[in-house]
Amino acid sequence: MAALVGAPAILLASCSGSGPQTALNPEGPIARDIDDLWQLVFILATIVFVIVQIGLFYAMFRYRARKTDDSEPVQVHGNTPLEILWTIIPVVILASIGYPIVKGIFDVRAIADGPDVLQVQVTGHQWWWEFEYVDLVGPDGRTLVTANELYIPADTEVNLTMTSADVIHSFWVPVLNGKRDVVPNRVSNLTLIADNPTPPDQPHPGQCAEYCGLAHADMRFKVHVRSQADFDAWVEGQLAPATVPTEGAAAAGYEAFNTCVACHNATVSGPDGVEDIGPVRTIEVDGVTFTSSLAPDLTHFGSRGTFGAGTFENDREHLAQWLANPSDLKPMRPELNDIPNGRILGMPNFNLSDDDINNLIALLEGWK
Ligand code: HEC
Ligand SMILES: [Cu+2]
Repeated sequence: MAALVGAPAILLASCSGSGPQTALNPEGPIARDIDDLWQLVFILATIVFVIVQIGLFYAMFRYRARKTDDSEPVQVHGNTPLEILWTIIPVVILASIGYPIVKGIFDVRAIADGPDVLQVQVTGHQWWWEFEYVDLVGPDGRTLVTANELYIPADTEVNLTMTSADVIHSFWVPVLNGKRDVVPNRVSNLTLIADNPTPPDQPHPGQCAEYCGLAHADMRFKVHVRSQADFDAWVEGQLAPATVPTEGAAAAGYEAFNTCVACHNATVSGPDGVEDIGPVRTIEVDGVTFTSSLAPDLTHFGSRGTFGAGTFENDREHLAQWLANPSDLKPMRPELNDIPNGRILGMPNFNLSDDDINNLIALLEGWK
């Protein structure tokens, strides 16, 4: 009964058209190589399965016990040619799968290197992602730091150098490459290459793929692929500081933002010139210095399509809900935050008034 109900259910599930986090629609050469291997193994496995099942059912039917015949079947012991054959055939099959797979593993692990490679450092946090474009530095000396939305140029090798600020995470963009663990006190690398620019509202989805606590399922991110020219324009915008608003709701929001800079940084250009108004923390792992903040950089928050680690639409409604009580929207453990020691398990509820919430939204949405 269970099989009768379960099997069609699984079969029908495969008809679902929407599977954004699928590795079966590769959008870049590395993911395509992985998919080709999968196709090869799938086809060979299907052929073996069909042949074995035909043989099995033929033998079951042809040599079944019949009521009219109760004599013992002929007893045989061993058949050397047959045994040699069914040893050789699997060896050939395994070798033809094994060679390309082992080669594929080495190819996928190769670290992209060279002048044309875009270098991005990634820090995994419970439960969000921090991206630093180490070679992209603005006129004020600000390195491009952003959170949860990774922008990359199309048709370009991107080398991710990754570590974690807390527990083990895993970085996964199913349409671009396999998973790679992101481990505290260790550095790991992953290469991304994307074929084509993505429409602005349809970035490639990414996901933490290693269980990392309460909000693991909501530790997502987006990968926006752009033409080189659009990417350069994005970089220029991101490297500019945000402006300190001087009037209206946004100015009042900037006052309220005082509380926020205990954790969040923003690089602003105000009366005192360009400055970071929040903490900018770094950690050193294996000789690599990673920007490893307490909370997402908000300098260009208004330019992001999503927030809460790629989980919610960045619109007024969701933002108001977030500011009213972040853990209502995304379950976190802010009661365990330990700021001096750099361990943050979520954004606390500050019991903000409706006015503060509206003003903060005006501020953040203005920081494009
Ligand atoms: C105790 C540290 C802390 C303070 C103080 C804090 N936040 Fe946060 N905030 C966080 C953390 C951690 C996250 C990431 C949560 C996640 O997605 O897992 C976050 C996320 C956010 C995000 C979403 C960012 C993104 O791109 O995903 C916004 C917006 C935000 N905070 C606004 C504020 C505002 C406004 C204030 C001040 C009222 C504030 N925060 C104060 C810790 C803090
Ligand atoms: Cu994680």
